[in-house]
Amino acid sequence: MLFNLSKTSLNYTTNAFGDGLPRAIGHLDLDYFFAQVEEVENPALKNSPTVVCVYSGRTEESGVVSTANYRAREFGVKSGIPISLAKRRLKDAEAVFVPINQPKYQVYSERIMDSLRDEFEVEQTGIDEAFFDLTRKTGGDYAKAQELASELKRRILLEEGLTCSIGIGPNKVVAKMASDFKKPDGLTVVWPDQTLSFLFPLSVDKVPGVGPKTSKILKENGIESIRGLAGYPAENLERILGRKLAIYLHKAANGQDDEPLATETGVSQLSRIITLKTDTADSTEIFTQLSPSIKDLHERLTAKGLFFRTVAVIGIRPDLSIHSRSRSLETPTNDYQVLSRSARDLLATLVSDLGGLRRAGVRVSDLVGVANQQSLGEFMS
Ligand code: DCP
Ligand code: CA
Ligand code: CA
Repeated sequence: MLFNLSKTSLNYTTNAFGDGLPRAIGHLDLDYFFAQVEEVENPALKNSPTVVCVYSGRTEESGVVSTANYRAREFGVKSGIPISLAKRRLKDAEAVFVPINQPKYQVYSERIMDSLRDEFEVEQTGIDEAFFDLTRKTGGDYAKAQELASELKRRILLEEGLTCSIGIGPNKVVAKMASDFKKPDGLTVVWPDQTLSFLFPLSVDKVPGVGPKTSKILKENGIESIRGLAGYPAENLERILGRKLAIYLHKAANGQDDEPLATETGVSQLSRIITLKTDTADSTEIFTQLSPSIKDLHERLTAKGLFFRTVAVIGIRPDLSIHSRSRSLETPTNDYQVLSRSARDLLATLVSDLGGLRRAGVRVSDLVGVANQQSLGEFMS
């Protein structure tokens, strides 16, 4: 026997804190992300099939589709297909084609990920997706986890105008498959004791890491569903896929995955970004508009018992290019005046270097916990 699977431990894999709680892991994925941001900035697009395009520039139509809204997907338009093919499929549909604008999507992504990090331990796995750990906040209570996830979805919709899909499960693999289960605007909670009944009917293609190549091999061996994969003799699986992949897939199909979240060692930074009322190069005016966010940031910091050593301001110009200026202090502090004055001075420098801004933000980093006396002491000495 290759794997020593302890089936009894399946439902209550305890978490990394060793406090015996069943883990509750969330996976969040923003829906048709780039196209949805385009809709937020131009709501008329919601009524049309909308395609975000990566033009290669060779001819007017050469390039590929980055993503498309769900209306366009009804016509078979999806990430990766040639723009020319998308145009043919949408010939009679009065579709809109917009060029990709990565810096713009990045700003939305950073705001959402930062606010997620304010609340949870987070492993960001892409521009529009992240794992987050609900275990501590819920004590492993999945009903509570479901509530927190609903709240999170509501907040992202309210603050950013974006829908997302969230999955919750006992580990990363199950959480990821759960977020993919219902899209767009989905929330799928897989209670630990439902893990196998959730997984078994799904196609092996749904297991993260199973691409076209692995899928083909599995199917050639008669393995179509996760149930089939879970029951396939481990020795045979290793022979057809190699040891590493076989072990991973066998465990995943049985709902097992001990991978911890690769979190950024606790909270490493906090930030706030605002859109200015009008584009302006008046740094006093920008500072005035940013001040409530600086207060808010300081409250967050204090609530978490954190000291900062580095302050930065972020400026986004009308052409959406992103710039920043930062200053590091000799010793960490949580002093509001230091934060506020540093932000004011840095803004003045940034604006005199760059001119007018569309958005402005403030960030504190090199954070040190008060509870973490040792590292605070290190800084102080
Ligand atoms: N993306 C891209 N090219 C690809 C795949 C993705 O440019 N081949 C970009 C555009 C997407 C973003 O990455 O908006 C996130 O990718 P997802 O795979 O999460 O796809 P979407 O968010 O677009 O759609 P879904 O609603 O299915 O998550
Ligand atoms: Ca997505
Ligand atoms: Ca994604």
